[in-house]
Amino acid sequence: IKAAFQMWPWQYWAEQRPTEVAIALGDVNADAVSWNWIEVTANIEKYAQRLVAQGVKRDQLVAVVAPNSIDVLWLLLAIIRVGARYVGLNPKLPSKALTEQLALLGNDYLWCSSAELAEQLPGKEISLMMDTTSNRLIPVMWQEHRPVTLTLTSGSTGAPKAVVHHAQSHLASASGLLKQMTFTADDSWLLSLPLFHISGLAIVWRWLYRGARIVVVEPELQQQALQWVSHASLVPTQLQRFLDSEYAQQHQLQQVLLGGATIPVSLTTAAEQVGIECWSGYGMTEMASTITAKRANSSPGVGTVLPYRKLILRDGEIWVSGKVLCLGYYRNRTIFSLVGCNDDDEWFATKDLGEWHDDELFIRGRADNMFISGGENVQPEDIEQVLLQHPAVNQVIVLPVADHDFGARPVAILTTAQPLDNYLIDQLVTYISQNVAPYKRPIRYVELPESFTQSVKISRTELAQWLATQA
Ligand code: 4YB
Repeated sequence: IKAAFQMWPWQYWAEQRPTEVAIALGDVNADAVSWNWIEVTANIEKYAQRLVAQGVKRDQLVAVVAPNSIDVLWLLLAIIRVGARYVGLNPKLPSKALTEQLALLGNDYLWCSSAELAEQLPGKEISLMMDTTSNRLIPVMWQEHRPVTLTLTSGSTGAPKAVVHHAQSHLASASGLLKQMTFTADDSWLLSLPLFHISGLAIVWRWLYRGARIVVVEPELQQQALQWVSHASLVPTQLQRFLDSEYAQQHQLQQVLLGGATIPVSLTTAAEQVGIECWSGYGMTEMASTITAKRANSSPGVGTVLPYRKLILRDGEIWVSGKVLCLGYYRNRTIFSLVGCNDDDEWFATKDLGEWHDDELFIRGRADNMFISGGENVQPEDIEQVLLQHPAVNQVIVLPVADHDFGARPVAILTTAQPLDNYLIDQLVTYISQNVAPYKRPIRYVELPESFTQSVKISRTELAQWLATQA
């Protein structure tokens, strides 16, 4: 087992596994474009030279606003190589929101997949194409403690926070997970989640940690590409879609890491039936992705705490710490630690509610999602858990709507395996009346709009805004 890298991870693998394929742009068995570790190392140097030539210096911040692509991967690695910091932003956000976030970040440089968008956003635009003849050595050494990435995370309220990680926490995250899940140097992990989210970045660090293969494809090919790889990280909706697709019939997919939201047992059971080993994880940006995990089974828990993570419950709330914990939040060009200044106060309060049952962690929901209906506390996730156990329900979010008599009452917004007609709604009403107390029973069942299922995580705030516009 590798204690720590003494050099750039790609350089290490260029020595250890020089001609093994490191990056593939599709199905390697069908002659997809690929790079071995020597070529990857050379390419990172080339892109890093271009960044240097355009003035990018160590500790500066480069914002990348783009969907996943091989360019974004080169950029991420080259930014790290020159000692600068990468921050990815969701290109689907309205330009007003992007402008505001970048203003808070104070990014020095900007790279956008859309030229039109680039014009509206702050930061000196960089190009990946320019020709450099320079072969000067870039005088930055591999240092695990250097901050490398900022990742925006939006809690359920307020402006997004920029979470800073150094390479060490990313690698500790990878190392701890891979002590549980098998991912050998001959395996390939699909870049199946965005590089502006921690779940996407974590794929890159597992690949670098193991010296394995990463597969990068156009967004349109994501579904199909799951056939070509051995590993993928998926949010539950992505796995559901894959299982519903023609590609599920014939695939090489061995292991899937799930997370980001409640993972229905029915989903992992269905996946296991077509030969996909599922891992149920609970994670967050501040902890560099997965914190607890287990091989999926018949219980809806999220397993046990992985190495290099610490987790305790205080009054039912989950507090976390460990080597994977971020350096802090980035504001005014400064990193602010998110734990106390005292050495004995190393814990970060997640606002997630949890319970231990037989040494396994169960997520009860977020403390700030709780609302009061007719004087009773309602935890929306409790209702969601019950609805998810109905065979027709694929995905569900329960939100409060204002009510004259009760203050607020629950509404269920869902995707279903069959049309959400009056027949199904009657069934759900009957089912829920048999399983939860009256004050927890949704007063309406509404179909979740397609647009919400496309993102990594459904924003309850945005969904509530949409719900307010519905009759
Ligand atoms: C959950 C939850 C769960 C998170 N049940 N609520 O590499 C991975 O670990 C990975 C693989 C596949 C898909 C996603 C991932 C992630 O990283 C997810 C990390 C994430 O979602 N981070 S976040 O900062 O955007 O949100 C964190 C919050 O998400 C938590 O505080 C929880 O509230 C919620 N969450 N896993 C129920 N299994």
